[in-house]
This record gives sequence, C-alpha cells and structure tokens, in this order.
Amino acid sequence: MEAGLVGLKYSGKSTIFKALTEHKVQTKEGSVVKGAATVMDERLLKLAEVFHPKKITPATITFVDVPGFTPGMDKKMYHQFLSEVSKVDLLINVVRAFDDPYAPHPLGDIDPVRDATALDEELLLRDMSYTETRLSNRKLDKDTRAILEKILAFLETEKPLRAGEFSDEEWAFIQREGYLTAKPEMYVLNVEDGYDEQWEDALRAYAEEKGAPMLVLNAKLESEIAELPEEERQVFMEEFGITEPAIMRLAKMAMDMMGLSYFFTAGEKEVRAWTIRKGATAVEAAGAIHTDIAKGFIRAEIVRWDDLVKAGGWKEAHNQGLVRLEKKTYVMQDGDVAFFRFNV
Ligand SMILES: Nc1nc2c(ncn2[C@@H]2O[C@H](COP(=O)(O)OP(=O)(O)OP(=O)(O)O)[C@@H](O)[C@H]2O)c(=O)[nH]1
Ligand SMILES: [Mg+2]
Repeated sequence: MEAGLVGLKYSGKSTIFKALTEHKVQTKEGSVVKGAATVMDERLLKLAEVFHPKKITPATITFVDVPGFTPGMDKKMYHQFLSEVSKVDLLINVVRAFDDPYAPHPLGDIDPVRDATALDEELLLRDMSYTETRLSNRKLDKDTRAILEKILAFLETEKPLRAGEFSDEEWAFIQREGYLTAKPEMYVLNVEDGYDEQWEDALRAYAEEKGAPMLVLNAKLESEIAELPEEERQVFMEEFGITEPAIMRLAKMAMDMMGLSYFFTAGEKEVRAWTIRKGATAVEAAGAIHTDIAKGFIRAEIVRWDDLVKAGGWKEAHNQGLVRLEKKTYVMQDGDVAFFRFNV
C-alpha cells in the first residue's frame, strides 16, 4: 500500500516527503521517489519502558513523491503524472498557503481551494475521458457497457467515484480499471508562519463538503525538525509548543485512510508494531509475523497495551487475569498486544 503526495507544482510535496522519510531518501524535481516513513507511537515507547528491548520497531508506511501538476503541462510529463496517480492507494492533495518568490506559484497567487479544485477536476476529467474512450469501443460486451455508462452518468454529476453508490461487482470493476477519483483522498494545507487563516477556513469547508480530512502543517518547519538529531528535536519542538510533529499525524491519518492498522508484540528482544488491515483477525495478524505462525495457530494471548504496561510484564498480566485467550476468528483491536501460541 502506498500513499501518494500529489498536487500542483511547488506546493511542497518533496519537502513533506523529506520530512516524512527523515531526509534518508534523495528527491529530484520531476522524478518519482518512494520512501518509508516511521509511524512513531507513544504506546510503543511505553511498552519499551517496561521490557527494555534490544530493538524497538515501529510500523512504517510507504509514501510516493509524485511530480507536480501544472495545468497545460508538457504531455509526456502529464502522462507520467497520471500513471503515478493511478498506482497509489491514497491521494494526499498538497495545497500551498506560503509565499516563496523562488518557487513561483503555477497559478500566480495563493488560493488553496482553487488549487485543490484544479487537481480534483483534472482527475475527474481524466476518469470521464477514460470512460468515453472505453465506451467508443464497439465490441464491448453488454455488461461492461452498462457499468461504464453508469460510471459516466455519475461522473457527469461532477462527483468523484468514491462518493458513488455501486454494487460490489461494479466496485471491483472500478478498482481494476484504476479509476483515479475512486481512490480515497485527503488534503494537506502547507502553511508558513503568520499565514492568513481564511485560507485554512476555506480549504476546511471544501474538504468537509467532500467528507475528506484535512491537515495543516508547515512543511519547511517539519523538514527542519526531521533534520535535527533526536535529542535536539524534543527541545526544538518544546520551544515551538509542538507536542507531536505534524508529519506523524499525517502518517497516522494516511494509514487509517488506507484501511491499515497495527498491533504490538512485546518482549525483551523486541517491542514491535505489525501492520495489518483494519478488521484483521487473529490468524491474519499471526500471518503478518510469519506464515508458519498462521498455519500452526493454536491461540492468541491478547492484552491491552496499557494493562500490560500497568502490570509490568506478561507474567504479571497473566496472574492478574488481564490476558485473554482468543481464537483464530478474533478481530484485532487497536492497542492490542499479542502473543501467539502455535505448532510447527
Ligand atoms: N516558505 C516556505 N517555503 C516552502 C514551504 N514548503 C516548501 N517550500 C519551498 O517551496 C519550494 C518547492 O518545494 P517542494 O517541496 O520542492 O515542492 P514540490 O511540491 O515538491 O514541487 P514539484 O515537485 O516541482 O511539484 C522549495 O523551495 C521549498 O523550500 C513552506 O512551508 N514554507
Ligand atoms: Mg517535488
């Protein structure tokens, strides 16, 4: 699963990407770059205080830095842009509310709603023209034609496909065909110090109307924080009154919007977060660690992370009756720590 940073040229996508990946991945204007961002979680650190593990392994999420879009851009670049957008699982529409004479705004001035709309409309138009092209094929079978006609009629109402009502079969078709407006989307407003709050209000209203979340961040500041050594980061953040870097909230939101979650394992060797899909069962969670654990699954020992921390260890948690035995079909909950019993 990959989250794509998309938007108009010079909106700050690469700056956000660098902050997310802690400057470990080189970016280049006009090139597509992928990188993993760590999803730090307070709960993981609290568990580590109990277990003093050799290793702490947080969840990671892959972000894609997609080259910017400019209306009327070079055809080859435009096709590359569309092809990248069609590959990602989440659209993070990055919109700017900062002024920078060295990075001229492609549409002349700051106007977040106009910019967000420019990209959204482009994706909608592409979905429409794609559908029309498919429909122009005379040899289409009856069922496919019917689905395409339904899709086109919906797109003509100027709403993204994700807001539509389709049957399971129709959704499967939409996913398979790589429709852009079917992908989940969220908005990021990239601001600078002293920005005009009317921009934020306007974009929030736009996002709300679309039922999409919005996050405000200062990409340049986030990128500077990410460049600092761990020890200095905390001091710097306190100075600015920041409790959690905004990019962490972005990473968590992106995970959530892609339907991902994680559970923990905790021991002296390692305290770790394992990525699963939301609603995954215990046996699927076991499979995230190793297929053998899923195959030989006997039962899962599950404890809430805070109960385990309060108890001070697995043995104590067992003694206090805080550990539940769960079967394969148990649905994993946010904050669960698991230990799997299995046969090989
Ligand atoms: N003042 C200010 N400048 C920013 C901010 N975010 C990005 N910039 C600057 O804007 C310029 C473009 O930023 P990038 O992150 O490269 O923008 P981009 O969206 O990746 O651009 P393309 O990939 O060409 O579409 C750089 O010079 C950044 O330093 C911000 O929050 N405040
Ligand atoms: Mg860039």
